[in-house]
Amino acid sequence: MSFTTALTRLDSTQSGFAQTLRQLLAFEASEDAAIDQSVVQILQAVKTRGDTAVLEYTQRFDRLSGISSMQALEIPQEDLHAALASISNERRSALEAAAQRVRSYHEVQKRECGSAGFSYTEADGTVLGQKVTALDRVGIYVPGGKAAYPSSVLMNAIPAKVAGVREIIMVVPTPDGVRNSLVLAAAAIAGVDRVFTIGGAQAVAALAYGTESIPQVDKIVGPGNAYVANAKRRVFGTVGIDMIAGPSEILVLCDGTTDPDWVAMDLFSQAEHDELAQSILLCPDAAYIDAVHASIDKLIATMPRAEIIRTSLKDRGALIKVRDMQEACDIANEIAAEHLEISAENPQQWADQIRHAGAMFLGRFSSESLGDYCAGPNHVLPTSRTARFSSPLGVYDFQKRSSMIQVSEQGAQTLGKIAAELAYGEGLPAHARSAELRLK
Ligand code: HSO
Ligand code: ZN
Repeated sequence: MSFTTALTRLDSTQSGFAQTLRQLLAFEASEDAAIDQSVVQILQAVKTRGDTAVLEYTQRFDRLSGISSMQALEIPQEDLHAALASISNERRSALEAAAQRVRSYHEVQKRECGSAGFSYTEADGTVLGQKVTALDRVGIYVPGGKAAYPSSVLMNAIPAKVAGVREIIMVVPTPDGVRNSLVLAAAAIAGVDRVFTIGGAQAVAALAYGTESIPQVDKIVGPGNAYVANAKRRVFGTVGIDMIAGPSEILVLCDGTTDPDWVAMDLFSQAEHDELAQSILLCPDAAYIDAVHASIDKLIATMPRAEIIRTSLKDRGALIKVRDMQEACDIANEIAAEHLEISAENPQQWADQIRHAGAMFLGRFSSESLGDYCAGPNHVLPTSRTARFSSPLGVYDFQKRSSMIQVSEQGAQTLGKIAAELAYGEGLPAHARSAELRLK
């Protein structure tokens, strides 16, 4: 059989497979020295000159020379509601339905993930515990241009809102003054408090340090280009950040019983995001893999974003024949994909074997695209194998914990002796005396 779409075909039994897989997965976020240098400059300028610097960069980078004051860079709430009123009823209902489902999911997450804190009392009356509080103010970065996703506004703002964040500040660049009504409508639905039309490293700096017009936030979330990612890394510590997102990924693990057109389109769905996106199929059935490749050949020409898909599949995609589904699970754990579809007869059986994946989609009706928009769970997920150690964006990212210690008079006797002993051992006598003063 011959296929027209360029795509890496691998077999797990071939020699050097593990090495080839590693190379396929390798993704180095380019460390560009020029970007680095310019970000350092921008951060410094905004830190020292505030609004003036933000305005200058925005005029220059977003070609907003007509704008001469920071006030003009804030979109008032009325405009957000006007944007909501301006979109079609169908779009509005879809956005609202998605928002409602995302909200419900995160409300359950809040309840189930220990948001109430805990405390317990020891025999001598000492009380120990943990208190959970929401962040006061959060900044949401929304990219402009081709990656401006209203769905991402919902996914970032709603868990913050559910967590109890008091104020949500959104920044979104508007090159040449072009505003995206769907993005603004999503901000209205999600309950974003203030929106500024600024972007790039200057927006990250403004949120991290605060300026005369832009309030300083406690954490910055949301994806952005290389300048934004670099700036987020640099302001981490002054503020919290969510993660540095890489290109989208989908891994389909299929037993060979799903319509091959469905699987082909699921692979396209992430490939169409970006030339660097990664779509991989693992399947034990060689004839089925051929059928998926044939579906890809047939369907790719019908896709408006065919060129992006073609490049992504050629450079980073793969169709991989495995020995059996068990081996597919082992390889899936190695890949630790952002999205894992288990398109198989008995998906739970295989899901039980998966330890590393940003989100798992079980069964052939769970297309990844439903998760991107409206299933309910968050679509901000760990990429580039970081699912080995990190989690989807969630309510817990907008909360923090404080330890609570209330020692009883009796407890101070027992603890005081232990603490004093250790404090003398560390050569810290004030610590020791502080504990001893409370001994009877
Ligand atoms: N799949 C993307 C999210 C997204 N998809 C937004 C469509 N719109 C995250 O990997
Ligand atoms: Zn997507």
